[in-house]
Amino acid sequence: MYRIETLDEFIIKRQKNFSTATGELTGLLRDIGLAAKIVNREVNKAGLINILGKFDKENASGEQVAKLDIYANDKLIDFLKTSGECAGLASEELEDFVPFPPRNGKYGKYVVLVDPLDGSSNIDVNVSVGTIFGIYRRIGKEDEPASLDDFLQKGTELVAAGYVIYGTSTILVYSTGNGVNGFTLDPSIGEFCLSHRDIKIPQEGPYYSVNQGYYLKFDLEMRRYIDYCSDLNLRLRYIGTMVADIHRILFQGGVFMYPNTRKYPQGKLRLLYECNPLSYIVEQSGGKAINTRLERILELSPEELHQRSSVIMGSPKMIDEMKEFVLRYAPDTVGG
Ligand code: P6P
Repeated sequence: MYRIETLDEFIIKRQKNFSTATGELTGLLRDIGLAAKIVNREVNKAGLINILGKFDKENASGEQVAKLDIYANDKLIDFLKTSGECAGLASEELEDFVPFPPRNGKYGKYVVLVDPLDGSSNIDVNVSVGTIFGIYRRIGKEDEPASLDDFLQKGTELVAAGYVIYGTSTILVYSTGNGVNGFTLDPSIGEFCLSHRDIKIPQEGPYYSVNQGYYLKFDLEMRRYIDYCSDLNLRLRYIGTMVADIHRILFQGGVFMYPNTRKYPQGKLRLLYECNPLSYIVEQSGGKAINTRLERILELSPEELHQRSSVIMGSPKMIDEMKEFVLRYAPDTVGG
């Protein structure tokens, strides 16, 4: 008889394996899991109550905000503000980061960056959406409040990252730097249960994921690589929710691309709370994540919270092939 292992049990068991672990990160991961359960409850019934639709306001990236975005953002703040382990939160939905007050005179050791509801444009049509999170140990003094420098850290400094996908089932996938594990929410007991142990991305796969509608706006080398994927009869799958497109590739192999375009010369996706956490997960599962200049995403130096980046991530063999196209058609590429 298989005994389920809940997320909480797994996190605590893993903490015991690391003598340096003091429990703060454990508590933080559990708080994120709790917030995800609350968000899941609302995502699953959004159609039944008046929480669908959009506010007539824009977020820090100039995108119209769906009501559920704000709900998810507020829930994450509520849970993390009282966790005692988190000194502040930065979010796609907020222009600036939110510093949290100290507890018992001490500020938390960590800061969290989130995209509270990735793919929110899909909410009203019942297509999968997600939550993305990244956790850094603060570089500021523990007796001082969080500062912007605590958030503007390279992806290589992440101590944990992950995502929740609200789809046909709700799955939380995370890593603390020792592999990737997935937990499926069992609504009958309200617990995330270990369902995907030690996820390893396939070396290559049958999918490529890109918004083909922008094909003519991509640089030549990206168009040539997309042509190559099509010539290989790879299957195009693109949902418009990065979490869902990456989730497929993590399990079945493939490559996800959001190259730079004339509208987004630096790329559309945000480095700190979309590209970095998902690149961390992809690399921890054995994959690769670079930008169209062939630079490793996790090594990019952030200059501001909502900084954008082009991104290509997925199966290692396919990323290496894509690099060959860039070097052949764009020889002056930085990371080549
Ligand atoms: P486009 C969702 O808004 C998002 O930030 C990612 O989740 C997704 O991959 C991308 O934007 C979709 O953008 O331009 O293809 O609609």
